[in-house]
Amino acid sequence: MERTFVMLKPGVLQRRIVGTVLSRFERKGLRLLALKLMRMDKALIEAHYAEHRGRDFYEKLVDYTLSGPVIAMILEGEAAVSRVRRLIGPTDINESAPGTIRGDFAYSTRLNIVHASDSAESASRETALFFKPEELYEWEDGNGRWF
Ligand code: FUP
Repeated sequence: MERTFVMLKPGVLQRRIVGTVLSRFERKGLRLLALKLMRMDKALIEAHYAEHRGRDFYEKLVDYTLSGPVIAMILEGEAAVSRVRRLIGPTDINESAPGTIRGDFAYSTRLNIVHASDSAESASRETALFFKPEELYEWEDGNGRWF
């Protein structure tokens, strides 16, 4: 099993589509291990987006991420990193197909609704930035018993 980190950006709360976006992950069978509503501070944003520092879109990306609360989560499942990236669709919203989260909901590339780790290494790094180990709750499916 693999784990990945996902962050719903401020626009998802503003547009009241938290449940809709979360349900895309659940209906694909991904297992929620951690979920947190939080406001990122500047230090966390700079650590999270360190690779983009100096790019022309960087300041606007930081302002957007500071503009309201976000929802951070850890999802687990087979090939979770690539499955979640496929559910989300490409960064460029002109490339994201209908049926993907960005394809269906994102209005612009900079305000592209959701972040998800692009590799297992990024998932570990981002998980450690956002969560303490005790904030993750491991659970198993019920061996054919559904409650
Ligand atoms: P992704 O991994 O798909 O979230 O994409 P990146 O890490 O490349 O980009 C992170 C964020 O930077 C995007 F969500 C939006 C912003 N961005 C732009 O605004 N313009 C760009 O050309 C690329 C990224």
